[in-house]
Amino acid sequence: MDTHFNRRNFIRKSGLAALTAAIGSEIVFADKLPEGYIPLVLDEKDALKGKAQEMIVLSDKPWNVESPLHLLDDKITPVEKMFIRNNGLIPESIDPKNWTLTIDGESAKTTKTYTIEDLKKRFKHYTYQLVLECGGNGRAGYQPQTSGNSWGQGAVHCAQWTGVRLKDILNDVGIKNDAVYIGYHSKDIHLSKDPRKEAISRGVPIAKALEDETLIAWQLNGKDIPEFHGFPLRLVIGGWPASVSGKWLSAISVRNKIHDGAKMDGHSYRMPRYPVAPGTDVPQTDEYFRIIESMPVKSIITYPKSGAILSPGTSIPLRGHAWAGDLAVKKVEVSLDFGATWQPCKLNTPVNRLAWQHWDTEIKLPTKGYYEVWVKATDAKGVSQPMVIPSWNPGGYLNNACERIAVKAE
Ligand SMILES: Nc1nc2c(c(=O)[nH]1)N[C@H]1C(S)=C(S)[C@@H](COP(=O)(O)O)O[C@H]1N2
Ligand SMILES: [Mo]
Repeated sequence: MDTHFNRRNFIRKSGLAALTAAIGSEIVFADKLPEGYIPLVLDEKDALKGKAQEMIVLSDKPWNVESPLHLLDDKITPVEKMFIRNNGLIPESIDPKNWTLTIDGESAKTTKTYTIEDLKKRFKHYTYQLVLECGGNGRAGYQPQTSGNSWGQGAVHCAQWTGVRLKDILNDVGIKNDAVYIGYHSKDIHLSKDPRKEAISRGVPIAKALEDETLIAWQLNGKDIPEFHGFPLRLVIGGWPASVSGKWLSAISVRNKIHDGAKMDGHSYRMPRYPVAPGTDVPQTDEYFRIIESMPVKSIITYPKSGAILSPGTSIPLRGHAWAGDLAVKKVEVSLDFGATWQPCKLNTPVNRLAWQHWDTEIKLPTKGYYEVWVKATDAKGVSQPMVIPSWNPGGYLNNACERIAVKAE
């Protein structure tokens, strides 16, 4: 993707031929196009370029694109199969040479600004595989439906990120004793296009910010981070709602209070402090809501694909991944009889903390007929996934119910 080139301005200034070339096909009613009108497909850059064909588009303004679970079969998620969740519009022209990261805030001892070259030269590089799961992954399962993207279970990826540790940078700047939180600031554009508004500006408590695996990254799977995933610089924090991993990162503020940026309040990425009945209108105050921290234990089946036709009586390989926020997963089991009995699976240890763990097993479908395969993971503290949809909440977060696939034996 050409990042220096501003497609919209170019098209605004060129004629119909350029427009047709950019779209890649004839505009049938071109003579009816109002002057200066930008066709929708060009209005935002195309998020589906470089993505697998089966990716599911939930919305295109902003872009929200989900991965069907069978696409997540790779151990390290390739870019083409990574979900996209944008709250605003991606920055229009990005120049990595002039891109800077500023560390500031009440609890920073000084304010410092680094170019990407500075970061690369001055700090040690680290590479980690990290699970980023949208807090709203699984939202489609809640009844009544809540506001927000209606994600199935595919708003999760575990890719390999390379960069420097945030703690090394914060150490270079110096943080005061009263530091309790960090908040990120990014260069994406609020949907209203009001430059005073931020699309999203979230953060984490200082202890999470200082973990070894919290990175300021410029590489994803060994290459520059693609535009849609935060080029040229991104905060990456595994195990927590992926909304804390700020894309197009330009600043980190060290705060002496809980960060109060966009989407830190209301029911955004927050859960009711007390369980509520489905559909309850919970007052959107701190008294009633707490910020989501570590994500709950979860697992997916990535092979076979739901809907597969298999042979009865033969061994069928089954596999997927499991993760548990800040914790490790200690057990994965599958059931063929709607949870009546469970068979244990082979479970790998994570390649590093906060990476997902691969599991696999073999099953035999005893006769021809319809089956469901359910998978259930248990975290290091002994907490398992629920078999039914967990507590409804106004934001539709944290649905970690057991994943199920339907298969037929014929
Ligand atoms: N600047 C910025 N960072 C962002 C977002 C955003 O809209 N703007 N979306 C967040 C949310 S809600 C999620 S789930 C993840 C999605 O990361 P991905 O698009 O790389 O999969 O990015 C997070 N970081
Ligand atoms: Mo998200």
